[in-house]
Amino acid sequence: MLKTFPLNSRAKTTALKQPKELFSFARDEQGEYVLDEVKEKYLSYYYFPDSYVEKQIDLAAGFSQFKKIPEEDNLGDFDAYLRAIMNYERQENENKKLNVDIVTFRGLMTKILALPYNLKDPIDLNIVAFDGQLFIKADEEIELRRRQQQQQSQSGDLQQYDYSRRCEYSGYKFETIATLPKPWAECSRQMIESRTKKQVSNYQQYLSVVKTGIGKVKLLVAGEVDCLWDYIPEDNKDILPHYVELKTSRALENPSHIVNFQKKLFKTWAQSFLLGVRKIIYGFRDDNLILRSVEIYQTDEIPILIKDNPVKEQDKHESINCMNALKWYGAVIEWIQQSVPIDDESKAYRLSYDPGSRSFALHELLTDENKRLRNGGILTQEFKDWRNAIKS
Ligand code: 0WD
Ligand code: CA
Repeated sequence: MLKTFPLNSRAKTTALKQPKELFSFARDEQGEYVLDEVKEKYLSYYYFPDSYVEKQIDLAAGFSQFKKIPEEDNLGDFDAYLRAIMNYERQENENKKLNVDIVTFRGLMTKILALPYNLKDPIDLNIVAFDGQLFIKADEEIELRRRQQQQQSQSGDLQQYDYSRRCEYSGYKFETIATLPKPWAECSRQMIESRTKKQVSNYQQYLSVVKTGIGKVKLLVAGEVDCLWDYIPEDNKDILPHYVELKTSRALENPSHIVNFQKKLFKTWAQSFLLGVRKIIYGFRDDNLILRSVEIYQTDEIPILIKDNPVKEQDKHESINCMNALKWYGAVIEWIQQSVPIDDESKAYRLSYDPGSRSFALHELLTDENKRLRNGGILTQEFKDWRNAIKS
């Protein structure tokens, strides 16, 4: 079976459900996953007074001490995600399975949502149906190979390679200097002021798991959240409005910077929108990776910002429109739901976008591949046993 989906497909309406966080989990400094007291222990707090910009903070400082998780351990861990789902179903959902149609990571949906304006970026996702739900995960082998190739292609120009590694580092460095592990009032002055010297690591990660929907399809998406704007609300009140996405970008000094930034802002909008994160904070750095300014954006004002400021690349196609991307995303999700038989556990599928041929397609995988995905590749024995045990 091969089904292609035209790139100009758009849903007529995009009925969106308000995202709601169901639970959260985290990865700790050792790379182990944690399910308990996650918010108290792993959520950090934004704290960066405007005046700190004057300190001319070097976002490349400490680069050689970067504690970076190996790529192969950072591919979006379905094992841990499924364990967190089981934990929720057992402890908070009365041993009932979650009422969703699709289970996936936010980053993967970002790629689909942003595709209309990122036609050069390939997508390769695997899909299996199990227990009346679809589980969607990046193909690890392809993803890893792609990241290695990207690194290799850059490594020809050592100077450029080194610079792009430093830029990557600067993003994590910005997170380190702009957040606190506890609320401000519980932090010592020393703790606040020594942040510029703190070792930077990308092991620790807080993940929010949110139920959302588009059209008739209900999705469960797990995504990384960088920090809180203010505090954890009491009495189980909606925490999503308190979350912040942190980013870094080149300070805007000429029209080409602005064009690039708009593309980044669009992707960041897609990423934040999908999880229901309402605030985005950008740290702008110069070519020497010195932090020059910090800007706060409301996620829901970005579509208007982009629409009202349509800086176009010369000779380039249409300008970015967030609502147009949303209609594409709605159409794709509906198409996946209609095309993958939900009750057939003998098959698995690959959803792929090939920039060369510009084709977006779904095809059936071979039997061996299906076996692999159902036995550890996506689904785990533990999760299958759990779901079979609670079947009514
Ligand atoms: O394609 C994906 N969804 C990937 C997921 C690619 C690589 C990693 N992951 C992992 C994440 O590390 C996390 O454990 O999956 C989990 C869930 O992530 P998500 O929220 O679905 O992923 P996404 O929205 O793509 O990225 C969130 C963060 C990034 O923050 P920024 O501000 O850069 O968008 O996950 C990290 C990064 O901190 N991240 C990566 N770190 C290193 N290399 C990468 C990468 N290729 N991709 C995402
Ligand atoms: Ca971020």
